[in-house]
Amino acid sequence: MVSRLLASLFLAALLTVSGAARSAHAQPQAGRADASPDPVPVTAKAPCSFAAARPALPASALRVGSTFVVTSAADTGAGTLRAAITSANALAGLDRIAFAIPGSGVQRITLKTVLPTITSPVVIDGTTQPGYAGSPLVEVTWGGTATGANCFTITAGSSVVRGLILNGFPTNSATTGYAIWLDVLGSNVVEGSWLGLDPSGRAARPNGNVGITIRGGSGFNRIGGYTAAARNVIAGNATTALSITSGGTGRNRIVGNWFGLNATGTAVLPNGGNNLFIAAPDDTIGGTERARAT
Ligand SMILES: [Ca+2]
Repeated sequence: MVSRLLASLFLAALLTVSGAARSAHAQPQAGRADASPDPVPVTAKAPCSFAAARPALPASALRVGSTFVVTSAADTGAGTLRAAITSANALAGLDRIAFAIPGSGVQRITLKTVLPTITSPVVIDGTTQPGYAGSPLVEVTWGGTATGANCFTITAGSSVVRGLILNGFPTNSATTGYAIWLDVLGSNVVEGSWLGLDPSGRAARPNGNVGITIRGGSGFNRIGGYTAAARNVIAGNATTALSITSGGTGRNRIVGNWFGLNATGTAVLPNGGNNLFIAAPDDTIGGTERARAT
């Protein structure tokens, strides 16, 4: 009798320990009263691969940190565009690059080596150059020994290129000869700039490949805008004016630009290839829709 009672107590204790152990190993799940293990193995789902589905905030929605002023048209050294980009990259958050290069008329910056990739959001605003009255007064061109180079490579997203002339960048591969290369993150703005033209706006000074390329997951960019001041002129380049590649990019707005015309809109100044090459979804060409803040 005693032995049977002891055996019953031992069995009850064993079941209790077993139940506690099972509960400890069960994965708590929100909204489930039953904490027992799920008999169906749960396999983690791959995250959404459409990189542009959650856009970065546009620069207009961010607070500007520091302003770096370009006071020299030299390639390197204090006060140069290169130094400004380096400084802006080194600070977290959005910064601004303004221009105050001495002299009247168009000021030319001749690069000898490629600029640093823009890895922190920045507003590069050529309209701040003294004397600006609607036509760009700062020209950035190539004068290095390398036979392939791009001007701006922007991976930071949330950046603005405004009011500049970008020309003369040579190509020796499929990835060189671009004035502006937007990659990785999006919500950038390119406006009020001339790509592939000389400072008169009437003749070509070609980039060896493409004016602007959007790629690598960068989406929600605005190229051009809704006012004459925001118009880009992309003409005279060797191949394509604007290329939006496949690979997750999309939802860009291309509005108010002139492709293949001179800057006064009075004559054809053709790009060597397509004006537009688009291989990404949901891009808007033209129109007046302003739903997004960029
Ligand atoms: Ca920064």
